[in-house]
Amino acid sequence: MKIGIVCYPTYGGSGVVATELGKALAMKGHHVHFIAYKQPARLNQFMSNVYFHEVSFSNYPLFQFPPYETALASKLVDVVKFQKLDLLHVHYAIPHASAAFLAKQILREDGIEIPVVTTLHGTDITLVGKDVTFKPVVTFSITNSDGVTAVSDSLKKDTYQQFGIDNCITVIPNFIDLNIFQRDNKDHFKQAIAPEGEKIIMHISNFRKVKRIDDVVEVFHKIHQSMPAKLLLVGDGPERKKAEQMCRELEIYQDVRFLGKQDAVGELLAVADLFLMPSESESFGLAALEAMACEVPVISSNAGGLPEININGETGYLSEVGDVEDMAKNAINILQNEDLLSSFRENALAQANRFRIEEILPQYEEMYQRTIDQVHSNTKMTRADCE
Ligand code: GMT
Repeated sequence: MKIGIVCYPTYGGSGVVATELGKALAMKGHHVHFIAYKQPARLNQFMSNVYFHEVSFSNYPLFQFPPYETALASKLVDVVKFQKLDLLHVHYAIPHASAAFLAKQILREDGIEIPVVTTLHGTDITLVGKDVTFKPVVTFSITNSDGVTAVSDSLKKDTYQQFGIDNCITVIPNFIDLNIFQRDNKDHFKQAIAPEGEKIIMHISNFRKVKRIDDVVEVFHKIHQSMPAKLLLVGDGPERKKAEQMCRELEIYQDVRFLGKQDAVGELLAVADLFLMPSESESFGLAALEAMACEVPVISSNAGGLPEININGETGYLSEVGDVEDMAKNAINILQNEDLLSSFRENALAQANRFRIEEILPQYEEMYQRTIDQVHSNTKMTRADCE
């Protein structure tokens, strides 16, 4: 198949999922064309059947806001036509689904019927999408996608609740490559971070408000009061400054390392004892799955899709959003008991195994084929067909 993948090229979850999906599809022999405003961060090796098309646009002085969506739609028309794509798969509704709709209409004028699959990732629905500024366009572009997927049952439910749509939404969860994310022996690194054998707690995110970084710091503070521990914070974003300030005020700064944006997160996770994800809302929580693949138990909130991956009392613990007391109590419970910690580690790996890429990739291939068949037979599944 010749597949066009539209995504954000950044380190964030949706861009990572889109890029890893495209690479895996290419490994299976598909021809994959990435279309984005910059080379995706994880697209860092040459593959003969992977192509990158950059969306560039003019900075004409009249444009106070450069019309990215228009430039993207034009690029899609160009790539679909000249590369003879079979399908477009757009990740994140805004503005990718609406740009794909526009491209679809333009191509139709030329007698080309391009099937469009939209994958909803989370904030495009739960935070940004329901904003009145975007809602009519998001509703319209989901309705007019030929196929729609969501990364968790929870996100599917939220989408039906917040948008008056009648599409069939297929849940295809995020996935993990267990060859990349695994608990390697990284004793030298562990020794450098925690020379006295301190427990290593880790958090990875884009440091946006929704991630509740202050809860991460508070939970760590409580753990730190009961045992020697270090906190590794990976990623960067608007809440970082506040977190640094909190660490100074709580006098734990010497045991907290801000590592910034990192590519090799698997290697970092390989030394962690516990992963914290206290998010306000989280459609899936890919970073938590990455932690589990590296045998790291997860202390998380019970928001969104997190209970679908973090099994309370088995792979970690779930608490109400904001209940830092409960999160700290659960964290200390696991960290103080080596037998418990190792059984949680085993369970975490077993759970990650259920989301391995080999299981999930065929679900996307099947979705693509079904969507192409429906477009060509002029049929469409509705909400009632897939509930
Ligand atoms: O977590 C973020 O804020 C980034 C965001 C994104 O769109 O890149 O992540 C969302 O998509 C990921 C991949 O499907 C999910 O694993 C994350 O849970 C989801 N984030 C939220 O729902 C907050």
